[in-house]
Amino acid sequence: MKANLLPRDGEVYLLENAFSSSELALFQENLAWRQDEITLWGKTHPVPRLQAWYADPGLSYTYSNITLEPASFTPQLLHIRSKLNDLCGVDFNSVLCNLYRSGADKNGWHRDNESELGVNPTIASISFGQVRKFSLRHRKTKEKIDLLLPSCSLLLMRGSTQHHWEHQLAATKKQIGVRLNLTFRQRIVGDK
Ligand SMILES: O=C(O)CCC(=O)C(=O)O
Ligand SMILES: [Mn+2]
Repeated sequence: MKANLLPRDGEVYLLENAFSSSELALFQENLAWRQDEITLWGKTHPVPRLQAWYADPGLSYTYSNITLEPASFTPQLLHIRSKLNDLCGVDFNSVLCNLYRSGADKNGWHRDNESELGVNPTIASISFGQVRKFSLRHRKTKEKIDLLLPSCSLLLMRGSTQHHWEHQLAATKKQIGVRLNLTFRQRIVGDK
């Protein structure tokens, strides 16, 4: 993999053309997309994107008060997972899929730091379709890194990244197309 994109406190790598467009265009229509809601400060809002959650049997996932019951991996997702496991040397057992329908869809500043992911999780994030800006921000120094995530790319976050850096996918006013994102994670088995 190429050079670490973070100056300190973690590791982020971007591998362009890790996948082929035929691999990912395939299943966009087949995933079990859901429009979830999120409650913040007592107000309920629709999550500004569609989500789908796939995992090995028995793994549920709670994220900002939403509990997602996983579907079983589809054959296409299994294919991608096995390529990814070889590439990263990690046995990913779950994937959170995000569908950004337009520039209004987004994912606000957060860390992937749920306890079920363990202390220093490796997150493998695959992009298909519309190129979008992904940003990382250091919690103490406020250093900001903007990356463009091209279609078929793999963004890998690992080491202590989730302790020190937040990330987001900002909205844009531009008229743009759909983006499909798959974030593969390794859930600690037995932790509900
Ligand atoms: O869409 C992306 O690139 C980011 C997704 C993300 O951060 C997440 O699902 O936790
Ligand atoms: Mn995230």
